[in-house]
Amino acid sequence: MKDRAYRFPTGFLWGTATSAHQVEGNNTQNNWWAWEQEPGRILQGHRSGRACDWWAGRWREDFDRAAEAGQNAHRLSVEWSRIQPAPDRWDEGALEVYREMLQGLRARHMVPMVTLHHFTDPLWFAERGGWEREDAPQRFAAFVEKVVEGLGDLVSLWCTINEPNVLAYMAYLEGTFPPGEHSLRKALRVMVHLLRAHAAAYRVLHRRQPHARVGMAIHYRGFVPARPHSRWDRWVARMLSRLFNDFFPYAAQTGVLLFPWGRRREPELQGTQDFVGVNYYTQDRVQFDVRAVDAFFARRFYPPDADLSDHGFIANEPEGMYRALHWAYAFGVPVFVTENGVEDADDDLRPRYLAQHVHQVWRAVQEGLPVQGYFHWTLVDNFEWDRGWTQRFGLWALDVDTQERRKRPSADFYAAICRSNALRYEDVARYCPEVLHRVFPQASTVG
Ligand code: IFM
Repeated sequence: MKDRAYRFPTGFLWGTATSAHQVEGNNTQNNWWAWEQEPGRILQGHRSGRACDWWAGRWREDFDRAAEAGQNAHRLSVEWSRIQPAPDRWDEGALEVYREMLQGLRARHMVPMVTLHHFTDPLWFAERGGWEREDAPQRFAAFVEKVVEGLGDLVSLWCTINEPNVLAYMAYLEGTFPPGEHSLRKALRVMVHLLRAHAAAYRVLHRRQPHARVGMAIHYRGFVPARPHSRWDRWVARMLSRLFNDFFPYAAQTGVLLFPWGRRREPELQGTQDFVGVNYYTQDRVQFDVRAVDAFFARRFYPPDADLSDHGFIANEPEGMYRALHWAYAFGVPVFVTENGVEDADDDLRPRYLAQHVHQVWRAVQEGLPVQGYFHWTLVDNFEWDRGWTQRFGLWALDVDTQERRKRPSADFYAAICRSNALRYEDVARYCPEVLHRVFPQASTVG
C-alpha cells in the first residue's frame, strides 16, 4: 500500500460533542436536576453537581485542550432552562455566557454546532405536561427564536433536538429518564410533538438565517437479525429499525409518520432537514421472541465473543458505523457523525474503537457519501444521565471532586487524526497495534 493513510476531504470537521447539563454544572432549573434528587433514579445516587464546571468558566481550559489537539469544530448544547427560567422570563445574562463560549470557539478556529435540546426541559415546561402537551412545539419554537436572535451571528450549524428517539424511549417506555413513564401511547404522542417542534424550529431558524444548516441528531442503533435465515428475526429487526431509527428522519424528509400500524401524512414536516446527524455507538443482534411482548417481540443481545466496554454497555461493532452512514445517506442530504465513542475509564478499548470507527467513516466518504464531519463523544468525562459518573466517555479523564483533568492516550491519537486529517498507519501502529491488520490489511501483509 503506497499511501499508508486514509485521507479525508479538505474542510472535514473534526471535533468532540458535549451537552449543557452533562458539563455545565448547577443546572438547577431543569427536570433532570429534580430527577437526580429523587432516591433510586441515578446509579449509586450520583448527581450532576458541578459537572465539568463549565458554567463557572472551565469551558475555556477545555476548549484550549480541544484546539491544541487539532480539533476544528465542537458540538455543544444550550440549556433552555437557563435562557428561559420561567415562561415569561428570558435571562439575557445566560445568553451572554453562551455568546462568550461561541466566541471562544471561533477565536480558537473551531466551527460551532449548537444543539437546542439535549434531553433536559425547564422545570416549568415539565411541570405543565412537557412534551405530552399539544402546544409544546410552539413553546420550543419561541425559545429557538430567542436563541437565534441572540446567537445567530455566531453559529449557522444547528441541531434542533438530540436523539428524540432515545428521549421518547427512555422517558416514556423504559422510564429511566424523567418523567419516568411506561406508556407506548404517550411515547408515540411525544414523538409526534418532538417532530413538530423540530419542524417549527427549522422554520424559525431558516426565516432568521436563510443560510442556516439545520438537522437532528438521531441515535442510530444497528439491529442485525441473529439468525439471518430466519424471516422472523429479519422481520423484527426491520420493525425495530423502522420505529427507532427511521421515524424521525423519514418524517422530516417526506412528511410521513411511520406508526407501527400504518402511515399518516403531516405535510408541514416535509423537507425540514438540511443534514442527518448520526449518533452511532453499537449494534445489537435481534431474535424474534413471541414472549417478549413488552420489547416488541425482540430479544436483543451482543454476540458471545463481542469486544465489550467497561460495563458491557457498548460492543465494538465498527461495521455498524458504515451501515449507519449508508442509512443516513438514503435521506438525500449531507451527513454528520454527531456522536461516536465508548465508555472506557482505562482507555483499553477506546484507541481501537476510534481507529476502527474512523476507518468505517473513511470507507463511506471514499465511496462518495457526503459525510462532512465527525464529533467524538466526548471531550472530558461528564455526567452520564441515569448512569451517573459510572461511565467514562472522555478523551480526558475527570476527577469530579478536584476538577482535575488527565489526558488519556486516545486524546493524542485523536489529535493525530485531526491534525493530519487522516487515519495514518503509523498512528494506528502506535496506539492500537492489535487492530493494525484489520484497519490496514494490505499494508500489514506487504510488511
Ligand atoms: O452521553 C450520551 C449523550 O448525552 C447522548 N448520546 C449518547 C451519549 C453516551 O451514552
